[in-house]
Amino acid sequence: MTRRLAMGALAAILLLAAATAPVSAATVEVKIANFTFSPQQLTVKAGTTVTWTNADDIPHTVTSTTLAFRSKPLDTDDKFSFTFTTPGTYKYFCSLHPHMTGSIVVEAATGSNAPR
Ligand SMILES: [Cu+2]
Repeated sequence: MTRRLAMGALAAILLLAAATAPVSAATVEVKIANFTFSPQQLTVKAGTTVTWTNADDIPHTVTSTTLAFRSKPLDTDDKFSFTFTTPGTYKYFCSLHPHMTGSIVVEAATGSNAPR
């Protein structure tokens, strides 16, 4: 069936695009669940606001290793937002559970997706 084959190829292309394209939306969500930041690693354009939401029923924090940003302890469904304006790699962790780590890679907003 050629139609089924085409659908499979399309799905593969979409998956590939989702996995490799930097997120260019103005706001991106990171979920905190089961002691894990998800996605654990995120690539965004400069100017993007990242919002963390705690989906666990115990508190977590979002703490930059360089203290570029630092949340208060987040209770269930609490949110913390930070706008990344400077390109670079920002590692962070939960100060209550330091084995919880994540990173945000900020790219210069000069690519083809950059707002004009
Ligand atoms: Cu935690």
